[in-house]
Amino acid sequence: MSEKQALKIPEAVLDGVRHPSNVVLLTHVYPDGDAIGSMLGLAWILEKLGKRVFCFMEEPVSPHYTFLPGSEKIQSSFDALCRFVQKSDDDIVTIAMDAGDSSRLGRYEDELLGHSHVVVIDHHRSHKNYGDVRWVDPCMSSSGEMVYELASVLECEVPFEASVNLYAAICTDTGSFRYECTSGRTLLIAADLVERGVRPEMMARHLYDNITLPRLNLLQRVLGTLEMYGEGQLAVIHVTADMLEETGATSDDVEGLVDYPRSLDSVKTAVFIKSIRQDTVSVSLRAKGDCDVAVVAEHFGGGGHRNAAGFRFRDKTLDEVKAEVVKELFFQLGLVH
Ligand SMILES: [Mn+2]
Repeated sequence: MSEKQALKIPEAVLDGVRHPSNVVLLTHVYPDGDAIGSMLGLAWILEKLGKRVFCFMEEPVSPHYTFLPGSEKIQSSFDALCRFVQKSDDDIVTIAMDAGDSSRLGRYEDELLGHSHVVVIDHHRSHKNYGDVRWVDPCMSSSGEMVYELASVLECEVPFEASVNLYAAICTDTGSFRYECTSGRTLLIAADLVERGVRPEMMARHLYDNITLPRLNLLQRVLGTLEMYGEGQLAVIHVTADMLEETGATSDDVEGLVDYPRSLDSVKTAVFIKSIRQDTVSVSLRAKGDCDVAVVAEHFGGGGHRNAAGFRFRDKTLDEVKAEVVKELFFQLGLVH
């Protein structure tokens, strides 16, 4: 579609993707719809070009995303990945997608980055450079959108299966085309994917209207923890391992709950504190308008986007984390007491 976008993709990235016959695709741990969708979307596009593709994730795909075409392609065996690399005879590239820093690649980070030439595609504002060549554009709504642009510059066909994955990626990272990162171009791309056969209603059903009763019960418990600060500008909710156990919900069911406090009219920033893994308390921040929560996440050693960011603490209690995060948000965002 647009010629302008073509200029933004570094030539070294295009070359890195174009030439090798074997490709390893990586994404970040705790993958969301953009991570999995952009990975599978690119896999289908590259396979159409006759390349052999190995999609690696250290954890199996969450049942929430198994509707995505090709989700069964994703492998969690590091040994199988090593065999694929050995067989490729140096005719290989590794493409890391949607991971804002190399530690987000998980426990095999060093090995994964050492296997071959590494191309990085990412849109996190807090991106910390890694790999050999990279295309990082924080103006892009999603890695899914970047894969679409890459395919159009390389003049690759985007098959139906890739279209479904890229639509899911874009839809997830834009909060269903609601967040600030949604551009006219984003919508044109989504329209083109729909022209290729994606059905928005079906996608919404898979992505949003398919929750289980344990998740609904968990939502009820989590909303019961709501605390408001700064004359309604700051909303905080939390979840504990006990709540998961009592409702029968899984850690996947926690995803997206932060959107509820974010949707309150007075709220500028919503905080979701998760104490569901031993020794780790993780925090998701969501903001509206001018609030830049990536700055706050970076302060705590994490990262993300202007309006969506996260970080984690080790060896701190939920209450300690809550006090520290609320204090920092008051400071950084100039909220009124
Ligand atoms: Mn993303």
